[in-house]
Amino acid sequence: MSGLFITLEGPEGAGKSTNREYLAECLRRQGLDVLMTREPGGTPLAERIRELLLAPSAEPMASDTELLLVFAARAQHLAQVIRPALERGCVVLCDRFTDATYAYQGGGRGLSTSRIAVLEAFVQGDLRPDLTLIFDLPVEVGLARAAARGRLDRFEQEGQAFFQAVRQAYLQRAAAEPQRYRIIDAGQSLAQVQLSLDVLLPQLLELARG
Ligand code: Z5A
Repeated sequence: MSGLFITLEGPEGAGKSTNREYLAECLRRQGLDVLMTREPGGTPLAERIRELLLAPSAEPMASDTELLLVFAARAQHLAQVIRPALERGCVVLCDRFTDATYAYQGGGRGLSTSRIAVLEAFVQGDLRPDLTLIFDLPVEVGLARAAARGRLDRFEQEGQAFFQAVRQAYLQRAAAEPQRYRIIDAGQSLAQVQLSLDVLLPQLLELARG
């Protein structure tokens, strides 16, 4: 595939969506064809699965159900949006992908990483992001940002320990494969975060232009 697959990851309120827009704008100014998308979601059907995943519900969702729904949405997203865009040569900027599964269902819910890896191979084959930006920040800061927006979704209702485990899982993955990940200090002001992205831009352009 000739495109470039970049994913944005991090705990709640890390600024992924805000900075995805900023990065897309920077890359478009350089003449690149950029597609912005997100997970869970990114197609009408996958967005319906997202609603199931995020809506608080009286019936507790089993962790395996959550895992399978995440990958069901991903299979649809890959088939309808991500693979075709990469085949057209686009830069795909995706807000969360399988690193979020390792962080939330693995770190947060405690599911085994080997089980996640089996589904990853089944759904994705050998497709992996070319680069993953982890927007890292203290859990309390991210939760405060999320709370300021109002009603909390099913994940945001989890406690601090869950989000600490999520954050640690992200950092462990980045440490294990440093060539694929860049960690951005998302606890800084938005202007400072965007300066860090400006510094990364030449590297992204080089990757995008092969
Ligand atoms: N999930 C999962 O469990 N497994 C999976 O495999 C996948 C996902 C793919 C939905 O994701 C949920 O799905 C997610 C994990 C689970 N858990 N939750 N909740 P999501 O990405 O849609 O949800 P989110 O992480 O909660 O998104 P978010 O809170 O919108 O975070 P964000 O996109 O990183 O932040 P933002 O919207 O850009 O910014 C949040 C607020 O902070 C906003 O008011 C900004 O203006 C403000 N902000 C941003 N940056 C700054 C700085 N630097 N300073 C001050 N204020 C800032």
